[in-house]
Amino acid sequence: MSFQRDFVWGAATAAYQIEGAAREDGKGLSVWDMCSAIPGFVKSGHTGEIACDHYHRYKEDVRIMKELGLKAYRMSISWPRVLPEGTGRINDKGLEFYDRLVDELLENGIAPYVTLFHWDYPHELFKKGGWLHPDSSDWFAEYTRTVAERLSDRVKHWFTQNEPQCYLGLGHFTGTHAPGLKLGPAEWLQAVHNSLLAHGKAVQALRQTSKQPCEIAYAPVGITSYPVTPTPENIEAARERTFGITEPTFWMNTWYMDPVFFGKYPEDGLRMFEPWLPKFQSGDMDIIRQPLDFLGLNIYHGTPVQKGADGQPEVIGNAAGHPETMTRWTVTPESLYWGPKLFHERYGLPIMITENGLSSMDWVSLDGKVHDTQRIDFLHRYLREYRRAAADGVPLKGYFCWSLLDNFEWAEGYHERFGLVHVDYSDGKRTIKDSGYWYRSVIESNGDAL
Ligand code: GBH
Repeated sequence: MSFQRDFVWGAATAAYQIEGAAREDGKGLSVWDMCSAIPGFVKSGHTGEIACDHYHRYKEDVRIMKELGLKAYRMSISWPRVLPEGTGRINDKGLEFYDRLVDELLENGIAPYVTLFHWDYPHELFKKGGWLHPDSSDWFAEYTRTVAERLSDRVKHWFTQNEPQCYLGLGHFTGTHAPGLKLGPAEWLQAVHNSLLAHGKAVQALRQTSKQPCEIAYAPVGITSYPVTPTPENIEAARERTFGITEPTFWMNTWYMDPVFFGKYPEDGLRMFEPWLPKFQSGDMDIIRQPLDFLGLNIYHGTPVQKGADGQPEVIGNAAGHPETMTRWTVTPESLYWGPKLFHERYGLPIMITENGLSSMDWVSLDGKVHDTQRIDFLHRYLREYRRAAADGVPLKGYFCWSLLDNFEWAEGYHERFGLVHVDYSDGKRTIKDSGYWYRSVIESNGDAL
């Protein structure tokens, strides 16, 4: 038993990480444009000013996707490129770019999966209070409507937000990502609540505006604990740790997903955050809980756990000696079996892996190729585990590799290379890596070749 026949094989990117053209054709600035200009915010002073120059090279990039045999492409839209002030005035040139890109994809038989928000928040809205502003969810709904009016005759698959845990936790709590805020817990939880409302209103806006039936999903980080050995006790421990809030941290699943799927915050979280709970109106949860078509999950690694002597989940640490990637995430392919299985069990929806991949130091060899054997090894091992979940009956809709291209890795600048395609930042030259050709053969066999 393998992946379903219509399994969606793709690769993912995000606007700020690849587009460049940060000040072109009327684009407004985003919080990432502002923060990357602050000395020390991004390693080596790198910015997304030019990035992969995808804004000008999108045709070449679509040609590469076609060569890789991709069935789908997960891309994001830059909010301030469409609405330079975040709300109000529409920048038609910005919408024209996405028009051309979507057309180019469709002409090449590649389905666009569009993420509305992948972290590049309009700076003008940030100045008004950003995600803390009571109108912030309405601003997002307005932006969503604007995009849907223009693209929904051709785009059928949407994600509201990418990884709220990151842009809210890293962006508004630790301050290591844009907009660089270090809020206290009460304000931070208020921003989270507003972003959940924004998700709900965006789903409503899409359903109302879309010119054809469409599929809508959410793409949070799937923070996965898995059983170190699959005994019933350890599986229970993995489930408890994946869906429990036992310490005050922003690396949580249920606070971001239970409202979306169940219409309520989890009880343990409500106890944990009791002194700082957000203000909300009675109807909020009904807005947040909108029917979705599947659950997108970004999973790069997991944490092995067992049932401890006290009955509580116990983290094993890295006793197994898993290798670590450049980003210091352990190589734990089991996360792609257990993550989809556990999240499907809790939320009941089909699962789509919206990001998974490896960063490494890749270079163009003397033979003109990029021999990234470690990425092939990584993807191979993860995809086999993912296929095992399919064989066990977990409904899996697809898989998007992060990333199509080497790109701007946020606070790490260009030091991390996640691409199936190498980018030479001095001249923009693209070179398909060995992993790209390998992935093509996986797609051709619908995963049977793994
Ligand atoms: C994604 O972030 C981003 O969506 C993407 O833009 C980025 O380029 C890409 O991945 C590569 O970094 O299990 O508690 O230790 C991924 C960030 C990394 C967030 C792992 C959660 C582990 C939390 N994720 N992290 S925990």
